[in-house]
Amino acid sequence: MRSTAKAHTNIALIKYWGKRDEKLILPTNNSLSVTLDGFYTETTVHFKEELERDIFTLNGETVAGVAYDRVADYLNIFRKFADKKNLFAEVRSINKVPTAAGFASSASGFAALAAAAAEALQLNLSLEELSRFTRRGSGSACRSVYGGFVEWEKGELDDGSDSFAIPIAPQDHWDIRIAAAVLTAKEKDVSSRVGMKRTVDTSVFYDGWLESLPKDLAEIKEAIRARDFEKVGSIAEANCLKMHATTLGASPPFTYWQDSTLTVMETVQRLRKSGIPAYFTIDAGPNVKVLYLPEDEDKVFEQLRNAEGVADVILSKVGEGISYVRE
Ligand code: 2P0
Repeated sequence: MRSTAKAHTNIALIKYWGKRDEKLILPTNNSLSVTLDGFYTETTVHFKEELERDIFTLNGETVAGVAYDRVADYLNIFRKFADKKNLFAEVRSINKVPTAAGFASSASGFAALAAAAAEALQLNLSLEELSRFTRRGSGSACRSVYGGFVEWEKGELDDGSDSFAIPIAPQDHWDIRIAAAVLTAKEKDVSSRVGMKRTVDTSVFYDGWLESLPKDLAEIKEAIRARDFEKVGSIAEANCLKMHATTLGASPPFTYWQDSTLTVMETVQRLRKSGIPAYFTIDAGPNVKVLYLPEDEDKVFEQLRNAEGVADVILSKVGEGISYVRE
C-alpha cells in the first residue's frame, strides 16, 4: 500500500486556457506541451489502516490549510474509486521545481501524487487512465504523465472520460532546450484558475482565441514531427501572445506581464535578428521561458542573464514521463 513516483513539470507550447467544467477539470481546448527534465516532484504515498486523516509533508514540512485540502480532496477520488472510504495516507513530496521559476509545480505535483496513489492502491491503471485521474488534480498535470511532446485532448463527453493526454513524440525525438528567465518578480495577484475563469466568462477576445487554435495545433504537430524548430517556435510564441491578449479583453482586465517580461521578450527578438533562432512563451505569471537549440546555449544564456530585471536563468532539456522509485 505504498509507492513512490516521480513526475516532471511541463511547459505548454499551445496553451490550456479555460475550462468547460470546473469540477471535473475539462478544458475548452486541446493543448500541447513539452515535458522538462530539470524540474520534478517525487512523492511517496503510503496508505495505512491506522490513520484517521491524511498527512501531507512537502520538502519535509507539514502542510495544512488550502494546499492540504487540495491533496486530501484529490485522494478522495482514489478512495472512492477503490471503494476504501476510510483509508488514509501519509503523503511525502519533494519538489525540485523552483517555485520562483514560474513553472507550475502543480503539474509535476499532481502527476507524481496520482501515479503513487494509484500504484499504492494496486489499481493497475493504463497511462491513459492515469492521465485522466491526474487531470482531476490539475489540468496541466495530465500532460506530465508522458515525456517528450504531449497533447491533451479536451474530449467531448460530459463525464470527462475522453479528456486525457496522448504522446505526440517521445523524449529522444528531438533535443531542443528551454531556458526559464526568472524575474525579480512581485507576487502574482491573479492565480491561473481565477484568471482563466474570468477570461472564459468575460473576455471579448475569447472566441477569437478558440477559433485560432485548431490551425495552431495541426501546424505545430506537423512541425514537431518534422523537427522544424523555427516553425514550432513561431507558432508557440504567437499562441502565447494570443492567450495573453485574452486577459486584456476580460472584465476587469488584467495581465501577467511586468516591465521586465517585455524586456526579455525584446531580448529574444534581438537574438533572432542576430541570427539565433530563439522563441519565448509565457504562462500565467511574469517569467519568460525561451526555446532554443543546443548549439546556441551559451549565447542565449548570456543574453538572458544580462537582461534588465532577470534574477536567474535556469536551463532544461526535454524530459521523461512518470517513473517509479523502487526502494
Ligand atoms: C498551460 N496554464 O497550458 C496553461 C498556460 C497556465 C497558462 O495550465 O485549474 O494549474 O489546476 O487545471 O493546470 C495553469 O493551470 O490549472 C496552466 P488547473 P493549471 O500550462
